[in-house]
Amino acid sequence: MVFLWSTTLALFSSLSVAYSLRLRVRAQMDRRAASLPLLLALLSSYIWAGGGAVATSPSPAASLAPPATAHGSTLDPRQLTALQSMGFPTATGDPCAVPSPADNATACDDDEPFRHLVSLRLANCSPDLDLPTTALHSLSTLRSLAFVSCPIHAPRSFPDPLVASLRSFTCTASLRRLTAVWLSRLKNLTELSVVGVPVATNRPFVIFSPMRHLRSATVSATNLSGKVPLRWNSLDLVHLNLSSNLLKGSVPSTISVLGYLQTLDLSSNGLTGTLPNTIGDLADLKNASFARNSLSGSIPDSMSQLSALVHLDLSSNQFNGSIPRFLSEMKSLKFLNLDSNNFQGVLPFNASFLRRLEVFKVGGNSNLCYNHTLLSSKLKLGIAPCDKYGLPVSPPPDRSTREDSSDYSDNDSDDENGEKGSGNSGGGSRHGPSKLVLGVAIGLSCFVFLVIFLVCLSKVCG
Ligand SMILES: *[C@@H]1O[C@H](CO)[C@@H](O)[C@H](O)[C@H]1NC(C)=O
Ligand SMILES: *[C@@H]1O[C@H](CO)[C@@H](O)[C@H](O)[C@H]1NC(C)=O
Ligand SMILES: *[C@@H]1O[C@H](CO)[C@@H](O)[C@H](O)[C@H]1NC(C)=O
Ligand SMILES: *[C@@H]1O[C@H](CO)[C@@H](O)[C@H](O)[C@H]1NC(C)=O
Ligand SMILES: *[C@@H]1O[C@H](CO)[C@@H](O)[C@H](O)[C@H]1NC(C)=O
Ligand SMILES: *[C@@H]1O[C@H](CO)[C@@H](O)[C@H](O)[C@H]1NC(C)=O
Ligand SMILES: *[C@@H]1O[C@H](CO)[C@@H](O)[C@H](O)[C@H]1NC(C)=O
Ligand SMILES: *[C@@H]1O[C@H](CO)[C@@H](O)[C@H](O)[C@H]1NC(C)=O
Ligand SMILES: CC(=O)N[C@H]1CO[C@H](CO)[C@@H](O)[C@@H]1O
Repeated sequence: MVFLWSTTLALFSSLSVAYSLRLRVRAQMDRRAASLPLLLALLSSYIWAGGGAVATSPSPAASLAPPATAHGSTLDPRQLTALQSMGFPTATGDPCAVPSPADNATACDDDEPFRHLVSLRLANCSPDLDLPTTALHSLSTLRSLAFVSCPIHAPRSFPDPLVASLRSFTCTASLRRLTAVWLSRLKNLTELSVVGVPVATNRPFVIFSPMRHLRSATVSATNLSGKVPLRWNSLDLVHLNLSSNLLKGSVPSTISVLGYLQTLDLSSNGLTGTLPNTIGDLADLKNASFARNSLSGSIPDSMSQLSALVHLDLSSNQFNGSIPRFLSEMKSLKFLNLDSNNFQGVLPFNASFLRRLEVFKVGGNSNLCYNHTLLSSKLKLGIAPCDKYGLPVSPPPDRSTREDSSDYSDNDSDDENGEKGSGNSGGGSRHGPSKLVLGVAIGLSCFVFLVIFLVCLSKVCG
């Protein structure tokens, strides 16, 4: 009789183990199944991007160009010659007639009898392409000039008439090496973008000071060293992006003279010190990133005046003090990253504010905690719950909470793509139940084996 009992129990326990294993396998299969469409999407986007890259290189676009008929006027022969001397393929047609919806390799004015280039973009050019001075001279009608993936030698300087004419200059992974003085000659620019080219200087001020009409300035991933300029002559600046450089020193309080600033990206530099209180004067600021520096101190109170702010990234610094409640009263805020700092105290946000945000990150602040009566642990905030004194609960549970959430975000690519912070709760519960079932199954089987063992023992002893 007892034997019958124990076999039934053993059978039951192995069934439950099998069931829980099946659940786990299914969860993995689900993951794989989910990753298959993702893989396909990635593959197709890769192919699509490849096609795009081919289409944007000047050669095919120009060679596909039908002969100019609509306008009756073609490109100034001097400019045509200049393009040819720069290796720009023009053999099969008029560069002005290229209908370039996506690519814009060239754009021309409507002058008679000859049209002139106003915009030129050289992409993926051959490394031994030469830019003859005479050719550049005859291109002095250009208002916009862009080099994209053209690792050629920069011309010694642009001819004066071209400098006077240029309003927009873009250099992305091109021209090998530039100097501050070389760039500073382009005085009339309203738009400057230099990305992924070393710019030799330790005084960024030199680049910008002669440019009085700048509205957008990006000098990013250029190994720019020195300090953020103290003085600005381009007071109309709307976008300033000096990210991914080697800038040192502090964020100067004089930054507030740039009263029209909407974008300020100083991320990935070596900035130190505190954020100036004058930051609150930048009334139009929408997008501010100070991420990945060594900034410290607290978030200035004046920031509460930044009512247009959409995107605030203070991650990976040493900011400390408590997180101000006013952040949750900023009506436009959609992206808030406070990750990896030294913030302390109780997180002053409620669930309805966190739901409103598209991205919220606050992990990696070991002295910060959340009030578990206001916020669910399912939010996976990456910080510990508070004890009744408003301090993070004692170390052991704290560590397990941290590990849990960092596991999740590290291995979930959705989160990297900027998925909603609170959307995590859905993901959390996705593999929550199967873990629970597994736990119960294991517990149950252990209990059953214990019973069998005890029964056997009692039989043997008896
Ligand atoms: C092409 O030019 C149009 C109008 O000037 C502009 O809106 C568009 O962004 C440009 N496209 C590219 C890829 O530069
Ligand atoms: C800037 O453009 C104006 C005309 O808009 C021209 O008179 C002036 O010479 C240019 N400045 C430089 C430095 O080339
Ligand atoms: C900046 O400097 C680093 C280290 O010297 C180098 O690896 C990197 O390629 C440089 N970046 C640019 C854009 O030249
Ligand atoms: C700044 O420039 C970098 C490099 O082009 C870019 O990745 C980043 O998105 C820019 N920042 C802003 C705020 O646009
Ligand atoms: C803000 O800048 C980041 C890059 O730093 C960019 O990804 C984001 O789209 C920008 N947001 C707005 C609202 O401009
Ligand atoms: C925050 O950091 C600043 C600068 O490092 C320091 O002077 C201050 O004492 C810190 N405050 C707190 C509350 O830790
Ligand atoms: C959440 O916080 C915001 C801002 O502090 C506040 O306006 C709102 O009333 C709060 N909502 C709830 C449900 O407490
Ligand atoms: C958490 O919130 C509850 C309800 O608002 C409040 O009574 C309690 O004091 C808070 N706890 C901490 C540590 O702030
Ligand atoms: C829990 C878990 O799956 N962690 C993995 C997250 O991803 C890293 C790198 O891909 C792995 O090393 C971890 O084991």
